[in-house]
Parts: sequence; C-alpha cells; structure tokens
Amino acid sequence: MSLPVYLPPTFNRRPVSLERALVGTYDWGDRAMEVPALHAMGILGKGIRVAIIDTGKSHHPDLKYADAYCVIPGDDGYDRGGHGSHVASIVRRIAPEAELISIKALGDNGSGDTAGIAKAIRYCTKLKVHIINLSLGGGKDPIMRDAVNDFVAGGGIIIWAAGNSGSLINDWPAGLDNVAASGSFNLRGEISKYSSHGPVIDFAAPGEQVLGCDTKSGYVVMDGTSMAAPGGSGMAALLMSRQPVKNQAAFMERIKKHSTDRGPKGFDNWFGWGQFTKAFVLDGIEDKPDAPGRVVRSVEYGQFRLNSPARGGEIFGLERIKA
Ligand SMILES: [Ca+2]
Repeated sequence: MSLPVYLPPTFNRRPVSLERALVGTYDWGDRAMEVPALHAMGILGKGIRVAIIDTGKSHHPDLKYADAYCVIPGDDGYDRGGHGSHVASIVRRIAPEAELISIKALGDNGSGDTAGIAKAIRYCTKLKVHIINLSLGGGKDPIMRDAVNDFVAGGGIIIWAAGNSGSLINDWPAGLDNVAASGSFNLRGEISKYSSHGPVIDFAAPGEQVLGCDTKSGYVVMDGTSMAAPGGSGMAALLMSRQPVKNQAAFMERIKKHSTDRGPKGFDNWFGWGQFTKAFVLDGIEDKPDAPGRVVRSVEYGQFRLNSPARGGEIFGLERIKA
C-alpha cells in the first residue's frame, strides 16, 4: 500500500529581479536568523550533507549539488515546478558550503506517494546524510514512518514543514515525535495565518516573502511553511558544521534550550520553542576561546539590490558585510 503525498500550497509567488547571485545576498529572514553575522565568522555549513526531498534539482547557476537522485521511474530528476529549486536555494544561501543532495520524489505536479518518500529517506540513510528537509505533507503510512525511524536511528536529523492548512495538527508526518516540525512567521514577527499549529510544532522560521531560485534562472519570493523549514535546515547545517549534534534527540534538546522565544511566553503551539538565531548555533562554544574555527576566515560580500516590481521598488536594500 502506498498513500499520496503532496506539496502544501504556496502563496504569493512572484518573480523578482536580482543583480547578482543569490549566494552572498541576504533576505529579511536571513537577517532575522542572524545569518550574516554567522557567515562573517566563517560559519558556512562546510561538510554537512543536506538532502532536499522534493520536486528535483535545478539548472540554476546559484544551485550546486553534491549529488542528485530521483525515485520516479523515467524522470530525469530535474525540477519543473519550482518548489524544489526554491527550497534548496534557501538552504544554499544560509549554508553555502553545505553539500546539497537533491532527491526528486515528487512529480512535476507536486504529488508523489509514501513509497517514493520512504525510498528517498532510505537513500539518505545509505548516503549518511546529516539533515533531511521535507517540505511536503500527507501520507500516514507506516512505510514512511519506518524509513524515518531508521534514518534517525543512524544519527540523522529531519526537519519537516508543519503544513499550510492554518489548523491544529497533532498528526504525522510533521507530528512524528522524532522529526522537528517548522511553523512560519512573517516580516513583522507574527505567525503566518496559514501556519499549521499544535503541540507538535518545534520551532518557527521566516516563511513569507522568502527569496529563492526559480527553476532555471531568475528568482522568486514565495510564502509557505515549505519556505520556513529549509531556513531551519540551513541553520541546522551551520550548527552542525560548528559543533557536533549526536542525533535527533540532541537536536530537539538544543531547539528546546537554545531557540529564541517568540509569541506567547515559553513554548507555544505556533512558534514551538521559538526561532533559530546566532545563539542557536553558537551557544555552548562562545565561552571556549580555544574552540576550533572560532573565526575561520573573513568574508566580504558586495552590494546587492533587489527590486520587486510588485512592491514598486527596492525591497531589501543594500548590504555590505565586512568581517
Ligand atoms: Ca513562545
């Protein structure tokens, strides 16, 4: 038996023009997570393998993959819908030295099945992937749960988008107790209206007007918990490149102790334990001057300008980071 899985609906997709490559550019969400400061310290996700199980890989010049697979028979593994490219590009921007692995398990129409997702997760177990990002929903099928359990037992961590129904969820896949479920918040720090919520939410990440790559070239901004989860995955890659995280349980413990609280005080059903910031990556090593890689190298990014015709002008401004 295999059950359908699907992409949560994404909203407000629109193209934007960008004068230079996405890597080296920061959008509002990256700033909210204090990514520029982490990059300036040389924390770039080096050596961490992040798998994106989604609609496939991209020809986009900003996207580089260490490896790519496809579980759909007869498919070349490329993304023609745009979702997988956008999700992957968020991870790449936040953790530009992480090794991206694309696994196409959703067809060009955004749908797939639990057998395909389970197969994709089992590839990840074999490949010793550190982090899997799953921005998809559906499929309460033991075959998928078993694949998740095996991957997690091997020490990997999974981040799963909570979904965009805006309703209470207490079920899997995002509700599996050994995956980290991500809600979405907006530029004003408010939880997104569509962000599914409940006791299973572990953290929230920027999920509205998130900048990312389109399928072949160009850039789009999109809204959805699909865009929030890879923000979490990128931050997890920065964390793991800096200090080892033994397994999912240790990762969950870190979320609990080192997230920055948002929304109602303490744990809540919308933001979970809060959002990831610099503290999430650095806590526990800042006090140790001898910790390896404290300042690995200096990074300088040039200026960029991002124009949004839809918003009538420049929306992200100029940025120059020098460390
Ligand atoms: Ca809270």
